[in-house]
Amino acid sequence: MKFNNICMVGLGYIGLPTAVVFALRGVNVIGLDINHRAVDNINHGKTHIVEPGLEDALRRTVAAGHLRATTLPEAADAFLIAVPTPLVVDEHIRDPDLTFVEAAARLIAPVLKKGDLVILESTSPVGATEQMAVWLAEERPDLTFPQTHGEESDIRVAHCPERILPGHALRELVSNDRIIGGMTPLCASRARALYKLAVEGDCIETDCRTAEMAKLTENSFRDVNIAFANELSLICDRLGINVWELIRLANRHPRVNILQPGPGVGGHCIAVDPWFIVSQTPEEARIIRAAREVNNAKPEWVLTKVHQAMAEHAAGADTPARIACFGLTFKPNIDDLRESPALNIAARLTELYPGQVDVVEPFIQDLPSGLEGKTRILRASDALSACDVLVLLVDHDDFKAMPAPAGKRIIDTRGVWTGRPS
Ligand code: SAJ
Repeated sequence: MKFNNICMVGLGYIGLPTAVVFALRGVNVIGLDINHRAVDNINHGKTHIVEPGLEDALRRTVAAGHLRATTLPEAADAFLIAVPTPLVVDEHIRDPDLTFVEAAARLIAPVLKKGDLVILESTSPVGATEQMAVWLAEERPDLTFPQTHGEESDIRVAHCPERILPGHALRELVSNDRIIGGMTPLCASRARALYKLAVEGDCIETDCRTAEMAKLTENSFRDVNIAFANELSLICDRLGINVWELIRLANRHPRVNILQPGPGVGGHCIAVDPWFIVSQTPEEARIIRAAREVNNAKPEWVLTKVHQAMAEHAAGADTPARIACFGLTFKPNIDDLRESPALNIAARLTELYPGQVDVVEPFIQDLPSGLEGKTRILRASDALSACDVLVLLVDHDDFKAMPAPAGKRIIDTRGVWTGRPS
């Protein structure tokens, strides 16, 4: 059966590039979002998110009539849901919040018709796709769903987690392999047929619970491995060993591939998704929880290193030291500040040392609201002459291209200046 048109529900960091990629292949895409301004912008070919190449591609697909956005649900042959699945955080518990998935399911339910396919793309705890199907069924008792009618159901339901790297969305959406988790084998093969319209990577069919767990596993794998590198950085600091050299040497072993330490783990995925596993299986997920704790503790450790440097400076100087934070974004060469440990460290420093902190961030023109009025953005050369304590937080190429600053106290969380081979 052909897909005459598809509906992308949620036009954010994942949904908008996905909508564009399908539309670029000539599929008729309706983008559905509750944000009127975003919808308006998209219909004028303007993006509200920063992603290389996206605005240009969006403009072309809108002009060609293959993509249009709306705030009201319309009939389509397939619905792809990419809405946030945040964590509810209190002192002891971090649980996934499926409110947005539920709202999206109830929003599209009235326009569903026999033969439609509904795919959950949002990163989700195990069981979320089945739960989504229950919400759909509650709204549409006139239709049948896989949980009650298996392969005979009117509506097909699947989970297909997104796995793109922000900054490379358009390329990775097409080239990455996709895991297609159907509630039944027919659900999976129908979903596979849809993704094959745009995806050049392999589309591998499985069940929806395995697909949900696969996505959580990928990000937890990375988190655990970053935690290992971060733990090594603490151990090496205590033992007087250069951790960057150590990792370079250990990685010469053919079966060792240690990741890089940093000031902590940022972004909306790797610092969040492992908690979905811990929340469902707290007794068993011991390493995954420990990794989260190690990575979450890293910014505090960086702050103690800055305090030490400030105290050492104060012991030998008449004037208070100035601090320069190099980088605010959550990873290099992008302008994305989401859950950035660098931003968090810079903000804490401006509170602890008011009036003494400058920031160098080549990817940001205006200070984010938390830093407004508390610091200023300087060029690297000005910060180098104005500041005594340099805190390297992001490994932007611009910083890597600089010679290692001399005669300053340096806290280099990324090994950009102090980790180079001698
Ligand atoms: N980081 C380190 N050391 C490293 C690698 C990363 O400290 O050696 C830090 C980064 O600086 C950053 C954080 O980890 O703060 C996360 O960055 P990332 O580049 O590892 O990943 P994200 O969050 O941009 O995207 C991840 C990707 N998942 C994996 O690589 C397994 C991406 O493929 C997923 O689609 C995305 O999460 C997502 O949406 O879940």
